[in-house]
Amino acid sequence: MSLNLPKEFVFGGATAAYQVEGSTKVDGKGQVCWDVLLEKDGRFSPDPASDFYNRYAEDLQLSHEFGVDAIRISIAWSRIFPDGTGEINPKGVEFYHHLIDECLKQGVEPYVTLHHFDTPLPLHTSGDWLSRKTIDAFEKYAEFCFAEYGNKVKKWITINEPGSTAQAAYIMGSFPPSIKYDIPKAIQAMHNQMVAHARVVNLFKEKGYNGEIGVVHILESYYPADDAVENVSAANRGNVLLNQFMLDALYKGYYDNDTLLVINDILDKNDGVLDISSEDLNALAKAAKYNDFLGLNYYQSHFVKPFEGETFIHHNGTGDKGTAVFRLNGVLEKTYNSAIPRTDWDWVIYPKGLYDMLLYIKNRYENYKAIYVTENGLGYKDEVIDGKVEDQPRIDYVAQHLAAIQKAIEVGINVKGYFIWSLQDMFSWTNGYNKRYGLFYVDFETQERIPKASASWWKELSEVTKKL
Ligand code: BGP
Repeated sequence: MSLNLPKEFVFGGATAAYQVEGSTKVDGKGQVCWDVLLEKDGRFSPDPASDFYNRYAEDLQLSHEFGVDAIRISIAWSRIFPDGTGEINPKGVEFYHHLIDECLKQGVEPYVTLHHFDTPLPLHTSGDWLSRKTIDAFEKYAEFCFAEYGNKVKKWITINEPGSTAQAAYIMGSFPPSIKYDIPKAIQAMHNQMVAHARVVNLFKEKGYNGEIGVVHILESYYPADDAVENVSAANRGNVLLNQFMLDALYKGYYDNDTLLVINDILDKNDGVLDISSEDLNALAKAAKYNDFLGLNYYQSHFVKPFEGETFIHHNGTGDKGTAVFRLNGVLEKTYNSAIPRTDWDWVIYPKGLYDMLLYIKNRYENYKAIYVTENGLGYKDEVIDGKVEDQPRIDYVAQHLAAIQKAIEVGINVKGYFIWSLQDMFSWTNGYNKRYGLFYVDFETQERIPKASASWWKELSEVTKKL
């Protein structure tokens, strides 16, 4: 497959603070929602993860060497404000100065996310994104970061994946606070995060901070399991609930009628009411014109049919292929087609879904400006054999998704870059350490890094693209 991406296309690598840094109990860091859940479950520890807190210089050196032009890092809110609000922790502030300085030194541009799943514990306990207190606190924390790091950071991301946290926290129960099957809470959490995003974007623009700002959404395509009319409408429900609802908030600044039709129907069936204030709508409307870019995370698509009955979800967090079940009363059921490949964690590999999603965004949201694919990659049980990691399936996966992006660029969609998930192997929230995604293998015992075959392939592609 020959790739022919634009010369200025950004080849990035993605990380998230809680998944790479480790050192969760040092230098004054406050607790986060995940600390409590992981300790209670006793399945995995977030320490030392990839020990990025101490080894970031090595990872950035490797990034430089292997043609990684940019890195997604996130700031752990609880390193800066251990309680989420109030007192500032100078050691946390200093750590991110050092990390950002090292990125700049290695010529690896930092794209900095302010919230990547790790709400400080006191704010989580008082309701997390369901509480307006979290929105107020997030605004203050964001402003602190803009003022502190704004002369070095030019790309800001407010929140990572409002939809997946809401879904995992309140529907699947796999993220803290582990609530199951409460769809109205999930919808409220999505709305509140979009309001938080909007308020921070408005602040960023109105106070004249330099640089660009956006949000990262996971956007997966929903297809009918077959052409039956009821399956088409189930696919529409999935798309509206998990994509369109938040994209309307982002780019239209209000929820359109076709969106509300589906959302209200789902709320009715689940005895839910959405709390939307006029201040929320004002913030959304104002921010809609300010978003500089959309970060799009894409891993898989879904083939669905309607489901009416007892909700049941089994999250495959073990890599035992064929164990995932997703049946949501009044919304949909996910089906699997043996002709379409999927990973050991039952993630359906479908690059066309990325192209279709990009096209849908361009057609529905004409004011979108620019898109970066901010996460895409293959979770795989990599093995070291004779000191090498031959991860051809990952190379194939990434090449196919880059080809889908290239096709989108050819039809005029402004996709400016691609961040592989992930830069190095790291801790996976609900899967632990055997689901590896990195360009660089991490031996979690010794913390040794081994560039995989995909890293060499990536280097060549990144270098050739720049010479075109
Ligand atoms: C995205 C998250 C990442 C990462 C990735 C892979 O939704 O933004 O933080 O974890 O998914 O997911 P997983 O680790 O569950 O395989």
